[in-house]
Amino acid sequence: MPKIVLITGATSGIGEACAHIFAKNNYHIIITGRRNERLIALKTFLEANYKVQVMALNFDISDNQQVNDTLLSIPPQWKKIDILINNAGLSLGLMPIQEGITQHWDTMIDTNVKGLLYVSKIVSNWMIAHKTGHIVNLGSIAGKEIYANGNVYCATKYAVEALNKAMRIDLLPYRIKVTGIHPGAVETEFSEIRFLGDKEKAKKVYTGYDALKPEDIAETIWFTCNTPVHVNINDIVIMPLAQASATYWHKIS
Ligand code: NDP
Ligand code: 8X3
Repeated sequence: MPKIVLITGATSGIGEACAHIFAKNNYHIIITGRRNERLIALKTFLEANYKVQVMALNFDISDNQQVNDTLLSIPPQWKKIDILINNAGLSLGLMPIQEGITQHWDTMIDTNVKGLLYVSKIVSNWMIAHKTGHIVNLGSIAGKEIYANGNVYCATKYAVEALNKAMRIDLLPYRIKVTGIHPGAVETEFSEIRFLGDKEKAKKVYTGYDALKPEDIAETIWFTCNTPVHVNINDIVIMPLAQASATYWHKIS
């Protein structure tokens, strides 16, 4: 039986790149996201090109009821998940705390922190039952350093950093691996969403240097999932060469 990976937020960016690399390596894949047409298109592509089985689950990760109803109803053979990639996440807005929009704060916290928890609770129990598993959490350089106006997004990624450590402790007796991946700038739809659809503003974030590509992160995740059984990679910070920290850049022009 091929191994199974569950990737949250596979409709674009890093999650989508992960789906390709795991499918290419014969994993059966569970992909999730809110944009169903993208899920269906990805499922069709992966099944046709890599001859693997793909289950597309269309739900909002920030809604505990939807997470429970969807995940708990998948067929038993799909519950033997070897790898969970907690990737779904977003940033909304980039403004000082006194001007922050509370609805944006709620969405970031509900998605990046609570959504990750809802999925992890269910899947970690399946992993415990099967006595094996690996959870990969997408943190960020924003979970290692605070930058101006990053406030609540940074707080959610500091929370992911804390949960990454907490999961490693709580799941230690069950031999479940837990890895945190903390990228700097990756060129995805991330900035377009952060800037509420302003494509020009988003494009500038990735101009004047070579940003990371989603595939760079997917390859790094693939590497962490292929260490010997006694090895766990706790944490990786991965940056574009032109970005030394959350705030130090070397851009041309
Ligand atoms: P994208 O915007 O390209 O992808 C985000 C994914 O998350 C989409 O598939 C989206 O699916 C999903 N998602 C967002 N909200 C929800 C929700 N409520 N329910 C279900 N799925 C949701 O961004 P990235 O690929 O860049 O981001 C992936 C992860 O990497 C995030 O956690 C992000 O914080 C992190 N990260 C990104 C960096 C970057 O520079 N790009 C750097 C460091 C970390 P849909 O909209 O279909 O629901
Ligand atoms: C996304 C990278 O630097 O915009 O997590 O916060 S950053």
